[in-house]
Amino acid sequence: MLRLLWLFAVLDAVLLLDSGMLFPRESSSRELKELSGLWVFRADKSPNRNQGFERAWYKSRLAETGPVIDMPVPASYNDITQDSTLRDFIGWVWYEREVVVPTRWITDEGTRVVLRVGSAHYYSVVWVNGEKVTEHAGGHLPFEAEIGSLIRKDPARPCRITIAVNNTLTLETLPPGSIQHMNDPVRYPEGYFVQNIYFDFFNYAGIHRPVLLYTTPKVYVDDITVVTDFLDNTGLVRYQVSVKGAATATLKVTLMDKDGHCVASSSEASGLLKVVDVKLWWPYLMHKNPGYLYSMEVRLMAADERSTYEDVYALPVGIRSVKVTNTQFLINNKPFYFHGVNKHEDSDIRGKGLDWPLIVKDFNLIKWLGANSFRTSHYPYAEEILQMCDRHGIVVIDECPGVGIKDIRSFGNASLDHHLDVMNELVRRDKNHPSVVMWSVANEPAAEMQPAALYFKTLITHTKALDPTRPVTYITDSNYARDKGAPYVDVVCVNSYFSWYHDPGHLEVIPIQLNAQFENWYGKYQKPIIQSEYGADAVPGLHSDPPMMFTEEYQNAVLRSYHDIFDQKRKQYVVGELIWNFADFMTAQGITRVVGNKKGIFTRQRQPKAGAFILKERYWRLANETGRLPPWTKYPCPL
Ligand code: BDP
Repeated sequence: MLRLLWLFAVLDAVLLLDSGMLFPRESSSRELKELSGLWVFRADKSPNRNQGFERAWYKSRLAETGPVIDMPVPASYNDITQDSTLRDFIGWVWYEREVVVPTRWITDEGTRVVLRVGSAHYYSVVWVNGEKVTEHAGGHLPFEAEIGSLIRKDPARPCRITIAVNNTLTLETLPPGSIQHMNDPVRYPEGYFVQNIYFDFFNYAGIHRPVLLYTTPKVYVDDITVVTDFLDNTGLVRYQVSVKGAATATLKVTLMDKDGHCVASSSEASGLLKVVDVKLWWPYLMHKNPGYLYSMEVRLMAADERSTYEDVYALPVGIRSVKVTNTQFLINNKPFYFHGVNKHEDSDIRGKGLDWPLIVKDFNLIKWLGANSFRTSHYPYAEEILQMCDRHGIVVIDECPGVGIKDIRSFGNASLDHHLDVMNELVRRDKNHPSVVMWSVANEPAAEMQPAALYFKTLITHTKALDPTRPVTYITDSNYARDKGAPYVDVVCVNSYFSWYHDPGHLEVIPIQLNAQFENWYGKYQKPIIQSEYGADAVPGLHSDPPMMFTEEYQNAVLRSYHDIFDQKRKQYVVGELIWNFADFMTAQGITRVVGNKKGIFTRQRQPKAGAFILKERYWRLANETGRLPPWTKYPCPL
């Protein structure tokens, strides 16, 4: 009974945004038109980067106001041409695409037409046929605008979509950054400026995820929230549907199993569905059928004086629970040990652009490795990736772009307000993914600074109010005694690079320093700990014995030494280990980076370094030891 009350209370958590952000899906009532492919493009290289606005480039076709080039969407624009000024460009870039919209979408006044951008980095302004329809702050998260009435104004002409995107970061954006003008004419050319960033990945920019048009009826399912648990053999799915466009509507909610059989149904906008003989959602390597998904079909019917409306939306639902004790991370009441990776959305040519071959390759590598989890370091990944995690049972720590908060001015009210907004948008987008088991609100902020205490107290309390069903953390590298935000996290996540950034070349310090790290954090907070990053750069093909920094042997030695301590502490309170990093990735140019960060166990082209084989052997062994499988289902490590 208590559990049921708790499930109800959870749904009362209010999302502070005025509409939902359901992933666009086709159904009998909804159509999609993908706008991936070639767009027209121009970077505004005028000295103040503002010519596009001064001359209203959105008012006519972009080709009429100056030279344009082809630009693929989705993709970062930085590595597409041979022009280094475009690779390193800071300011507004302009994208344009003309679309022929199906006549029915225009003539049927009962159809809503929505323009959706999966993500664009960092600040975007969108016009349709020269009229502004929306703007959005922040990369990594979707935004949309209803454009039906606009395109109906002039149905004969194609619909011209113009998107201006600006990658300038300030001390109040997430991630923060700052522009520095160098005014010394003896040392710098006129107008020279740089963007300082406090994070270690290339600030790729552009339209990174698909842009599309989709339709819904005028009365439609705006949002669905699902919270799950189970009691013995019965799955509990508490849900809430929000409808827009009419005061009343009739609903039919049907939960179906994988074979399409109805297992529970209701006609209420919110309620509890009970699933007899439930098939729980299990992580990869924890069950022989991981990632089991039901489908919740919401069917809406409504009428007004002019017409009747029917909307259908099907949401995948995984039934599972997540809990944290002071020594364990529990999924479905069973101890879960994270043996996984940290990733980046990063690859040759497309930068941070969504790329299906890359996504599928990465999932194949994750499964080959025997990894059961990853952290979306250091920003929310594409929804398409989270859907893969749901289906394959890969557990996710979902991180917001709060990376590089190092300047005291980034702890002010404007920064905090934006950070709260970003958490609202992130939870709204990802709340229904069973794979997401924890929110991370930041990576390595300057948590020793005085304002960090109130900042993280507010941020974490807010996130827990948005979603009381998942633990909340941030990733720290600070000294346990000086970390101001740690009292508020549910799980301590620590990054450390012993024998690399500290005592470089001295592998012998790892056992003593890592042991002290764990004892200190646990001693102070009595919370489960995840080693959220550890690793060493290895230039593929560079060898030395005895090991030296930057060789594959040194990376191996660091991994092995960390693993020895993990094996002692995981019997106590360490609940996970995530290697930094899954693959090499691009960074800003600098004296410590040789064409990017080389801490990958795979190269940027996804070929294994020696370290990948060490991890693979370990992860399959851990799966057999910690995955709670009956002995006869032990996994052989794949070749
Ligand atoms: C960690 C950061 C990560 C860096 C890594 C490194 O969280 O973003 O890439 O260091 O320096 O502290 O390789």
